[in-house]
Amino acid sequence: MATIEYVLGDITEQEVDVIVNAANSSLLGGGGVDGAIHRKGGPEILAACRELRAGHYGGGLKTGQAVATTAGRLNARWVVHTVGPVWSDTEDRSELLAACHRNSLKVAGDLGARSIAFPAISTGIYRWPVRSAARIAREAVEDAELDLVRFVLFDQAAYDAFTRV
Ligand code: AR6
Repeated sequence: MATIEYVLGDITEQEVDVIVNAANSSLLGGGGVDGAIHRKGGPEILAACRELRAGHYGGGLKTGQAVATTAGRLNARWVVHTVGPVWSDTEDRSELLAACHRNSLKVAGDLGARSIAFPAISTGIYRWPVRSAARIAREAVEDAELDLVRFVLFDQAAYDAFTRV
């Protein structure tokens, strides 16, 4: 069973095997945590993403799926990119948010990673309410087979939501 930790801070500062990126289906960068990871990790990450798009992921990465690249200059071995669902008032997309976590853990495990850091996927630009996201994320990592699962929360409200689950 993995140790589950909560940290208030910047995910790009973490020293773990895998840093998870809340990407979009293009895999070619964006704002929020995605922008921060590419800025700090350097151009190697984008180059690896472009290679994925030129190969198996010509149509992009589907919501809920996950794929690994180099972590570039980050203090990690890999970045695992996953695409969270956009919040919807009319449709329950919880399964897709859970799938992001489970598929990221699967990719990390297959690589031989022992530690992973997740941001609060979908809770920024994709507008998922943070308390709901915290509950879904926590449940999805419950049976993780790594040593360490760390949630890195960027603001106090997210930190409070995750630690209160
Ligand atoms: N470290 C940790 N958490 C962060 C950081 C950071 N450096 N920066 C932001 N957050 P978001 P999404 C938090 O918008 O909602 C991008 O354009 C942020 O406060 O990054 O899944 C992608 O390309 C929030 O709690 O991701 C997609 O188009 C959480 O990370 C889209 O945004 C997620 O916010 C994905 O939207």
